[in-house]
Parts: sequence; structure tokens; C-alpha cells
Amino acid sequence: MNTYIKTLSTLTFTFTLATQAATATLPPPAFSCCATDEHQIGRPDDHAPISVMGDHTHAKGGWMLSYRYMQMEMDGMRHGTDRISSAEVFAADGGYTVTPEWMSMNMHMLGMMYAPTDRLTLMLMAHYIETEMEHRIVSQPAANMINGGDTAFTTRSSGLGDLKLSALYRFYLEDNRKAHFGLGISLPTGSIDEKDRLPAMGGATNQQMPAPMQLGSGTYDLLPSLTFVQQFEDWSWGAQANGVIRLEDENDNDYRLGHKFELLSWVGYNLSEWLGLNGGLSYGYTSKLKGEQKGVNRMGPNGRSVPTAFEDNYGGERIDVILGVNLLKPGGWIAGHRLSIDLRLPLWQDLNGYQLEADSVLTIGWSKAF
Ligand SMILES: [Cu+2]
Repeated sequence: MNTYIKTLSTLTFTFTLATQAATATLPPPAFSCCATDEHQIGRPDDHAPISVMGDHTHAKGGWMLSYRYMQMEMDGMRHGTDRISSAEVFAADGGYTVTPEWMSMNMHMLGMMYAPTDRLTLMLMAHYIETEMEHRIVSQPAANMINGGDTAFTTRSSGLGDLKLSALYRFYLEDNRKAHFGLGISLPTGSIDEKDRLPAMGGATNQQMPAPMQLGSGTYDLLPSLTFVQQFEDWSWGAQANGVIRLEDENDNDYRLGHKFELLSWVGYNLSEWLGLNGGLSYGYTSKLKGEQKGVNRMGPNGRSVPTAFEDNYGGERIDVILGVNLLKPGGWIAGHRLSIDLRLPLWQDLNGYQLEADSVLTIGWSKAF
């Protein structure tokens, strides 16, 4: 968490410096917006905070390449809206033998956009994922029995995630207002057979890991979205609803992840033609996992194995605040290159059962439109 506090203070510091620099050395924003009352591109706030997907469309013949790096940190367990200790997890639901204590997920995302017409933009996104989870075992005797005496263990997985193909259709454009809907499909290219050394009677063995450590959903998923944006002279705002609907009842390992729904809104403000700040709020809902995960051990010396083996310990609701910066090189050398960063910090979360809580999601991205 300390890294993120540092990142946040660096971000704030950069904001302050940039604001001073922008107001001290640059002319006021040079946008002559709305002379033609048209949606403008080529300004910092024509993209939403970088963690928002499918936020913009392109004009006919337009291409865009992007790379995003996302880092999510989850530190400590939660039951409903309350933070809880490992001891409380061990005592819950008749007794868990193991509890997660910390997890990180890093994701590299490579994206491509192409607009065959002014109204239609196609999007392709590939993911490479790295996960790490730290666990604790209920007691020394249990650790002797199942993990060679060690009360802590860490699991890892990495590899390609699910491939996403989407189409964005701009159905509305009037004055400075624009709206598009998106429909995508997520292909189950990510592995759901990731294994690592896990505790077992007689000592740790190589076993199937629970869903949070898997790289894909294992199901074909539908990705609908609806986005609205309105621009003013030096600022804009937008809102988006998006979802993930699992199209199959179970994957090859007998379970499916929860459906997802997110509602978010953001405001972008341009300090200059190359620098924009943004901020927003996101509400996210995820339903419970369905089914018993094949190959995942559900029993342990203390009764149950680990919360992630049980479908009741999945899903919930979360509200995040989003803080970000968009940098855009307007002209000359490397014109059109965009660098963005945003940090999502949960303000509130209500999780089903016993789960790791989310603490921060940092996204850094580069993109270039052609
Ligand atoms: Cu784009």
C-alpha cells in the first residue's frame, strides 16, 4: 500500500507542478470549441481516464495502437463491508485451514482500434497477466500436516489472458454531444488450468489453483457498453455503463465466473492543449461464482480448505474514485502520442462471504492514433 501512497503523492505533486507550469508558461487553452459545435478530437480530454475501455470512437480510416499496464493490489481480507483478520477467517464458516492475505495482479494490455466508417470502430485487445497470492495456514500443527511445517506460502501464475473483440457504434452526434454503444466478445484464450504447489495432507503438491489465480474466464463472454460524452471549451464529461455477461453455464472446470456490471462517470479538464486532468467515480457489481471448481480442494484439517474454493466467497459491490492525467503531444515531432495514468482507489466495498479486498488499481498507458 505504501507504494501507492507514494504514487498518489507523486501524482498530486506532478498535478501541482504541471498546473503551475501550465498557467505560468503557456497561453490559455487554444481550443476554439464549438464554432462548428462539433465533437473535437486531438485534445487531452477526448479520452476518458485510461482505465476506462471503449470510451471513444475514431473517424473513418482512423487507426490506434495502445499499450496499457495495470497493477492491482489487494491487501487483507474483508467480510461484507468490514475488514477482518486472518484469525476471523480461520473461525468462519465452520473453519478455514488457509486464508489469502495479499494478492497482486499485473496485466499488460495491447490494443488496436480501426474505424471502417465514421460510425463504426472495431477494437481488439490482448492481455498478458501475472498474479501472485500470499497465504497463511491456521496453525503450526496444521502447517506440519499439510505444508512441511511452513505456515506461509505463495502461489503464482502468468500467461496470456482472454482475447477481446469489440465493435463500437456511434449512434448519436449532435453539437458537442456524442454517444456510442459497444458490443464485444471475450474469447476464452486464457488458461483456467494454472497449477502451483499447494498444501495437502502429507505435504504440498502441485494442484489446480482457485479462480482468482486463473488467467481466463474459460467461457465466451459478451461485453456490452453504452457511452455518452459532452465537450465544452476546456473541459468535458462522460458516462459509461458496461458489463460482462457469461454466455455459458460452466467452463471446462465446471464453474463460471460472476457476471459484471459497471456504471462510471468522469470529468476531464484541460489545463493546456497537451495536459489534461481527470477524475471520476465508478460503481461496480459482480455476481457470485457458480459451480464447484474442478480439481480445487475444498477440505482441510480445520474443516474447509480456503475461502477461494467456495462460490459464496465471490462477487460483491465496490465504489472507486478515479484520479488521472492525460498527456497529449499536439504537433511536431511525435505528434499524437498520448501518455496517460490513472489510479483507482476504493471508497467503499461490500463483498460476499470472505474475500481479499481491493486496495488500489493503477493503470499507465500509451497510445497513438494514425
Ligand atoms: Cu482509440
